[in-house]
Amino acid sequence: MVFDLDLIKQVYANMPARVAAARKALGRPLTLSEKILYSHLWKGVALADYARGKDYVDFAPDRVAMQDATAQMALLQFDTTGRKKVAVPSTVHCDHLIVAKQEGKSDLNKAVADNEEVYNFLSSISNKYGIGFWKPGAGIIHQVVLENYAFPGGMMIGTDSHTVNAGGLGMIAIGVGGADACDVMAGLSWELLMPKLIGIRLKGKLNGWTSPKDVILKVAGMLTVKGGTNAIVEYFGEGATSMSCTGKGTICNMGAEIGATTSTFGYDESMSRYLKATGRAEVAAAADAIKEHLTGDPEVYANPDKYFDQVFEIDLSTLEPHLNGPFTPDLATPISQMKEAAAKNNWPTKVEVGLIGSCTNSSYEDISRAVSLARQVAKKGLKTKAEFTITPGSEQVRYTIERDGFLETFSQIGATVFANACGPCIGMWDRMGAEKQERNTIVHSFNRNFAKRADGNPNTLAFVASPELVTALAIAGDLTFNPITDMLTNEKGEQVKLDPPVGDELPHSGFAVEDAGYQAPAADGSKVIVDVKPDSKRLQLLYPFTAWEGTDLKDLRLLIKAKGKCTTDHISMAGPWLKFRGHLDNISNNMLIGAINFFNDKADSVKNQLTGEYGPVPATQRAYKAAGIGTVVVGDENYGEGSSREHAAMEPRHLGVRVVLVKSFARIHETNLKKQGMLALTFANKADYELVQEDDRIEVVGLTSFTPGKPLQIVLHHKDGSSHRIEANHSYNQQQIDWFKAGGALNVIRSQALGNA
Ligand code: MIC
Ligand code: SF4
Repeated sequence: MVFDLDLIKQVYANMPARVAAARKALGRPLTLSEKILYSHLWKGVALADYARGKDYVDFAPDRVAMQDATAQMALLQFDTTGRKKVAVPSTVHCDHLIVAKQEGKSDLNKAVADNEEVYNFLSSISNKYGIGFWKPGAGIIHQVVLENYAFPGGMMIGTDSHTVNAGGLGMIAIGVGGADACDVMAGLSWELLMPKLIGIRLKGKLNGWTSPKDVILKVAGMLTVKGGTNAIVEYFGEGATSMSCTGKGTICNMGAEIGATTSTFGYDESMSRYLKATGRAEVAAAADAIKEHLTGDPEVYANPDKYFDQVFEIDLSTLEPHLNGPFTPDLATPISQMKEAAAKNNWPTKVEVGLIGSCTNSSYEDISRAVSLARQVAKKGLKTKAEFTITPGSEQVRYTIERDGFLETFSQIGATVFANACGPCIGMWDRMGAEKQERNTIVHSFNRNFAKRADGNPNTLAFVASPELVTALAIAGDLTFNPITDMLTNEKGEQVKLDPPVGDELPHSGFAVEDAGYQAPAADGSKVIVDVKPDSKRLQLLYPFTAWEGTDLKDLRLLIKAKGKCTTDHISMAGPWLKFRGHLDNISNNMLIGAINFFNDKADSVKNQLTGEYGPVPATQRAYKAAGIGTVVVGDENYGEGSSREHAAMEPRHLGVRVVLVKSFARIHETNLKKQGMLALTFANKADYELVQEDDRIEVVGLTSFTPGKPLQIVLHHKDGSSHRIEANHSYNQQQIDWFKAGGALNVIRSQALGNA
């Protein structure tokens, strides 16, 4: 079945004229990113050349995807807009709430029982508003989107930062908070800061042990977790076209880890093959008919320096397999240097568990390459030293790899196959013994490795690698094993070497699946009742946030000055907290519990300025709220890095934090804060971070003349009577200032909906 073919044909029918108009407006050849962006302008045909990194532009995305952990809040917001049906094709995917413990089937059954209320809510609200619903077990959002919905040249948004995965099929796919998704579903435009463009030329060809994952691990090492902020990364060159479509998906997927707005590749044969293999020959034919518009202009790729803001080159022929980590995805170590790095940093070298799969690296090709190593275990008389797990990305992949005997081979090396869901990648891993908090090493092919992310243990060191390297390291049980040069001792005491992995890009006998897990919405959803029980612990209807009081903010207190890395996992932890994603008050009890307090180096321990006592962050904030006192959160660089979860913005909003003042923000989080009516500010002078003291009373000056481009003033009144007046920058445009004034974007949409009624 091809979903929304008419929509795709419409996009393609418009594209040639829109690309031509953009070429004229810009007066030069175009990158692929520009072709897609300019053919999705809200206003239609391009008339202007928007300044990259400066102008906010309104777009009209073709579709929206949501996963269950973020869809709850997105749809609770949509439910308040007064719309009858979503304005663009949208889907919900149940993948984040399934705990990996024993194995796929029983874990899935347990999740279905435990999350019944939430699944019923999502299924009925999807039915009501015309949203496609993918049941628990169907697979992880990004794989399901790649297999069914992504199309070259399209533009989509999704309430998950790894929505960018669809760039593997030549899309501009962008992760957003639920409030952004809500706008688009409500038929409004979607605003984005015109991204800068990073071009990466891939030279040569992958070979041996190196895989597409190593490209992005290398890029993460080069650009760091901030390097892609407000930029689209466009890959091109012979190395790009010689790689599989799912391999491209892996590279785009992990582009979220460098903060990139998204990543993409031009349409090529590999994409056509993938579309055909996934039952979408019609889409491939339609794309073929306009293929020159689905890739960058030849002049651009011939002279990239002229057209991109930054250009890099990676030679795939000499690229080494990498291991990135621990605790941050940009700490890249080529495998040949791991012995040294591990010794120097005192990383435990015994690998306890190897985990493959997740929304990235769970393609047929990935699994077939990993299985080629698993087969060598018996053949070479080896024994797998570490535990080994697989999370297939979709039921279609799982069914097909079972049919082709891969799961059988994995089970021979003692592997556990978890449900087709996020599982260990998002802390939904009931790992035996994790509560003992022992220092240990795991390797996985997922994309994130922040502290506590996988098993909740702050002392688990997680390293990210390709599925084939993870498999090899699990067999060896040793982080420093370099399969290119090192031998293993088998059960008979002989020295053996692993052959490099080999695999199939696509299944020879095609993909197969019995029940993909899709539920189409009712043709007329108007009678569907969406049930949210008033005493529910997991779902809570939203109330409108209050509007700005119309004055400068005075007498605010410092809630926390966060030190160092403060990702969305630190601000609103996942794992056990995922169950409260539909209940704002309950999930607020995790607010900032992972952030490190600058003044005592502790997590979840801040000074309550009303009592002088130290206590947990959420409880302290609730005390300020009860006293009617607003607060400020101060943070370091790239604050809010990681997830798209808007809970990280809604919780502080709900509990009465007024300002988040940091050295720099991650893109999605900054937008989420603005959407919820918060003040997201940055230190004009980063060193002023040092001036903020624990007992400060804080003032924000300039709000009555809050204007785009004009900094605000912050006055820090210190306990000793002295004070500092510092400047705070902001990136609010007029519309975003209106959100702030109204108390949040939703208040603005709601008043428009009521006005229209
Ligand atoms: C993640 O990978 O961190 C998640 C869980 O998929 C998140 C979404 C979420 O927090 O629900 C993301 O990346 O946006
Ligand atoms: Fe799920 Fe992990 Fe992918 Fe996020 S990164 S969508 S948690 S598998």
